[in-house]
Amino acid sequence: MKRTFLILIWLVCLSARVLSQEIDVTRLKKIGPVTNFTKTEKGITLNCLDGSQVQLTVLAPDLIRVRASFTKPIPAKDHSWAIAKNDWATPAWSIIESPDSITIATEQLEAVIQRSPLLIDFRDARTHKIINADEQPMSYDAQGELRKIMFDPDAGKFVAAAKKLGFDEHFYGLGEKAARLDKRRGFFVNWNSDTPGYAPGRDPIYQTVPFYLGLENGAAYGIFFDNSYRSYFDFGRLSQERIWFGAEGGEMNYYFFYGPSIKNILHRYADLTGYMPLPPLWALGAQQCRYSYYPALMVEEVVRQYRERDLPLDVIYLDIHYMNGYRVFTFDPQRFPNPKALTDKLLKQGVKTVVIVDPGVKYQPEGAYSVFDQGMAGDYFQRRKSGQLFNPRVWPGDSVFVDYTRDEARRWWGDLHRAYTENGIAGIWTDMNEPADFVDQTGGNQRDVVSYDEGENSTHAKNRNVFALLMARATYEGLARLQPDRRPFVITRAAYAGIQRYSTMWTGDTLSNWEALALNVPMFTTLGLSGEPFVGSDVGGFIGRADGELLARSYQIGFLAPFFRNHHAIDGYDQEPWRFGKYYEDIIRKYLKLRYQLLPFLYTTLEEAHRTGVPLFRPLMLNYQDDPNTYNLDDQFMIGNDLLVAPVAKPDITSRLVYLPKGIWYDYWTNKKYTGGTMIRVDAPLEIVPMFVRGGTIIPSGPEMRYVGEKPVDPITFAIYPDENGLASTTLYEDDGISPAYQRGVFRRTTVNAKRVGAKYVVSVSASQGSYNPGPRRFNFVIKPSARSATVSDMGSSTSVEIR
Ligand code: MIG
Repeated sequence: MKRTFLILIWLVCLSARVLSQEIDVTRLKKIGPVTNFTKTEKGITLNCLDGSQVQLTVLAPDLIRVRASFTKPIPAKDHSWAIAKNDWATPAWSIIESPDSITIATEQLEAVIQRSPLLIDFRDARTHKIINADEQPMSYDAQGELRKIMFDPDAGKFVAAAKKLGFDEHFYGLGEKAARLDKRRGFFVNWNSDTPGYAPGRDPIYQTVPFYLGLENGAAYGIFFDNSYRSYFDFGRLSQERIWFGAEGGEMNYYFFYGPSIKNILHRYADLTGYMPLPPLWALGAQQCRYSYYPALMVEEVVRQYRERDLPLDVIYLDIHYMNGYRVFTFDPQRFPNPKALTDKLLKQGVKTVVIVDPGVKYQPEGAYSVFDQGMAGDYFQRRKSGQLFNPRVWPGDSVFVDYTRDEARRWWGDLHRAYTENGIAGIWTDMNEPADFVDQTGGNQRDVVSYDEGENSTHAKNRNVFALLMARATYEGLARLQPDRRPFVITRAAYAGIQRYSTMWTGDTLSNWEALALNVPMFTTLGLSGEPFVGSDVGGFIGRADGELLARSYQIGFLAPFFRNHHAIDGYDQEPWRFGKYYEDIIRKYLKLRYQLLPFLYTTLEEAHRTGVPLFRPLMLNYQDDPNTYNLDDQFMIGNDLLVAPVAKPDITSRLVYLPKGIWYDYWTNKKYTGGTMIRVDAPLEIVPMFVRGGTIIPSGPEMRYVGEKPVDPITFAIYPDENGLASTTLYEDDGISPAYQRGVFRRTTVNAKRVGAKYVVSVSASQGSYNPGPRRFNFVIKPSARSATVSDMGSSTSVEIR
């Protein structure tokens, strides 16, 4: 098994070298000048001298789409798996023509199109200041100069757009990248790849989210280059003047978002590519995994240890060895003779069971494996161009993959999950969906695989990067059909933009070392800035050997990550919370328990992410966009607007520097008050992760629990942290945590305001909103740092109390 890993790593390194070849976009053929244009209700179409067409569509006052087709008209077919919303109500916009240019303008955003050469500037409609400008006309590889670097030169022509690089411009986003927060001077490739043990800088890795943010002088814009071919983003590594993005085929097709606030952009991006639905509340609970726990007795033993040691736990995982000979949708009859009895038994202890599902279906033509038989009968499996069945080699040996671009195939695959739901399985973990193939991890063996793709019968070059998105969609929709009164829980490794509609994600096969741990913060925050709010990493790392210190520090980041799961590889060393002795176990227990106490706060920020697209796990720059000190600060993070965390991702540390932005801050542990706008040094012995609460907020928390739903959330404690004027407020969000009823208003929002009046505080609770009734319970208000408090019953009606 170790050998397999080494071979895999070697194979992928080889491919990375090829991909990192430099591409000179100045040598590509530029689109021709504008000869004339036509206007429609939604925008304009430019006709170019070389027969090319460019279309600008106004979708919203802050969102304009640009589509270009080189030397031919824009095709009638317009489809993307990433897009959730097509029916935009066109806002008011106008058009101004001059001899040199054509300008289209909304209330907020202007696109100024210079006719010759064809260059597009985006400007603020009020100030007419340039936000982003073409550095050269959009271009394409007319001569086939880039054929040698392309995955499949016959699948399309390289297309590119180049923009001027601002002197002090910073770049963010691009999904899952093993890189720092600010992507300026970086060069990135998107090609979903199985990259076990990836180190910082390794690129590409599992996911493709071709969406980035630019920020200069405090104002931000976003560009979503919706093209699923292998794509490239150069944020100024190859030139000091230019950034560019391009892809090995498909259309030049991008959406331009104007902020100026990043939060607005993320909101719009979620309008376009979809909002994350709320997962079940238990998905925020602590999770334990291992490659692999078996037989059933071993699974029970791990759960027993958790309970005996008073360590909270909500979810346990079955990795690939639960299957009968790696056949998806089956259980090994010896290892798991009675899966329903097992899941029932675990559920009685509050623990839900999640299983892994790989895309590789065992190739078993001789019969006796109904999944294979049904897939053949329905013709759901991928084929090569020749018509021959495509046989990747994955865990079951010779296998087949489903063509998830086919609606019937997705439906069939989703329905297959009945084999799990009827056995009490609570969620699905989709892995290997790049899709990995041991024959060639770069996708070479899949080059001539054809996907139905809405009748286009298109290439692997086009479809690889959306494979995982569509598999996750099939899984999510299947679970939603099978259990309509439960929120689906799906986890994925690979992805394309839009994945947030269907799945949570984790950052794959990390190393169990400090460098990998330090990557957690920039990776989670970057994913959050890319429209993926529900993210996490294997706590303790996946490959290698953790020790107690690394594991404890890893928990100190993980306990605030949305997806919170300890997981480790097959040949590695155990790293359950108790494996390094009592000293470390006690520290880990403290953070596990704190996680559960903070669930009301975490769930409130998760709901904000669901509703607005603004992630819960944030870089400071998202909350302090005007503060340049935060622009590449990636060893600190925030949860929502209110909790600032400065974790330690190095060994032997007992103190660290922390940057506090402007305002009042309170040390979470000591309540010591600080005035921000400066760096401070704070103690950070192994027991402590430095945390600070923003003055002006109120943090809701609940009682200790061993699992979600163990007991009523009673009392809810509101910890009040006054600002310089003695004010603080918050709005708590709650619902039943399990059903989709929240989408119909079955939730409760409770707003709490506190203000200092002379020597006392007045705390008032507004009448709650929404129809969810949590039952009788108390609210406990505590003024920090004085610790003076008062308790009232929550009646859902407005009430106020004085604290002296
Ligand atoms: O490379 O299913 O990233 O979490 O434990 C092995 C076995 C395939 C890779 C996943 C990892 C999982 C493992 N899988």
